[in-house]
Amino acid sequence: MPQLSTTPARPFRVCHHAVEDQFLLARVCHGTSPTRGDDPRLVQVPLPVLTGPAEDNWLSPTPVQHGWSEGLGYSENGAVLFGQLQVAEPELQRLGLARATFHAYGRIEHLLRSRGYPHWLRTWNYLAEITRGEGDEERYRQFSLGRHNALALKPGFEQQLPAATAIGTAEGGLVLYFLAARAPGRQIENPRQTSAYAYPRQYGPKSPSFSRATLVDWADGAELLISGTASVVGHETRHVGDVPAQMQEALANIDSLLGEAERRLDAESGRLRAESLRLYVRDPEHVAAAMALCRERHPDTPLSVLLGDICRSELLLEVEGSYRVRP
Ligand code: 3EB
Repeated sequence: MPQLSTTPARPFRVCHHAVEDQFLLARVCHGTSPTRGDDPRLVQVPLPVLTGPAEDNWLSPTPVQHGWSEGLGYSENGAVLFGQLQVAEPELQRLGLARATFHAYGRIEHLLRSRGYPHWLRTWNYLAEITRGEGDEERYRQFSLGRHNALALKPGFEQQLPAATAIGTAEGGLVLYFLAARAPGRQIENPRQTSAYAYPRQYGPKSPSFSRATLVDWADGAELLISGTASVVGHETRHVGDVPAQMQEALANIDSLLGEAERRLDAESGRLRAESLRLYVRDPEHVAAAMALCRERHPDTPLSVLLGDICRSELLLEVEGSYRVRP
């Protein structure tokens, strides 16, 4: 097992071909057909795939160990831990969304500590009907409240936030998967955007607990995991109703984030290259326009497009991705 303080070579890579079972860290499948089994490495995200690969296989360079622990699935290889958790809608209703989310995040924190991967790198959160409900009762805001209450138990939590995605689904309660590590990543914020943890009160009772990106200095080159990035400047939604303008603004936000990460790495601008991108669109009619602009900026990067609700109703799209620099 690697020492706690050393950063190993990059301990996983996402691919779209089949992977030998003992090296499979995770398989993330998109689509509404239920293919879930007992394997803790398999996550089914209930979002229709509009184009691009429906499945991501996370390949580990070394054999993985996996199992279930109190309802959480996990898979680890000595450097990183992939995990997943699902909370069915009746359970969300029974506890209330904020408390259910608080419990979910608390259980993840416990798992990460007990297995020795205490550093959150990234989370993906998929919540049925994310924008249903009025004012502070809106489901996204209740989710944010629960997540905040759980993560804020750690002193200095605003400097250790994972990158994240939060997207709405048509069904399926809460589906959550995450990546954590033995060694910490570096939290990156975006100079064009108010940090989400510092959003003003108008967006809900507690601010959303996520960072704009996580930078991980693997021994064989840094990686930047970018959160879902939308047409938000400062804290405000820009270009309501305008798909191309929202896409340009999201891409400008990503460029700004890349610049910030390259400064932190002391790397020249342009060193971070997109490895894979995922685009979420609210309306299937917007795919062509959104994709065209994304392709113009990133012609050679694998891109998948999923149909899902962005967590503010005026946002029509969101882009996430991973970027790499080689030494
Ligand atoms: C935003 O910038 C858009 O709550 O985990 C993007 C990525 C957004 C992650 C989250 C929310 C989240 O505020 C929304």
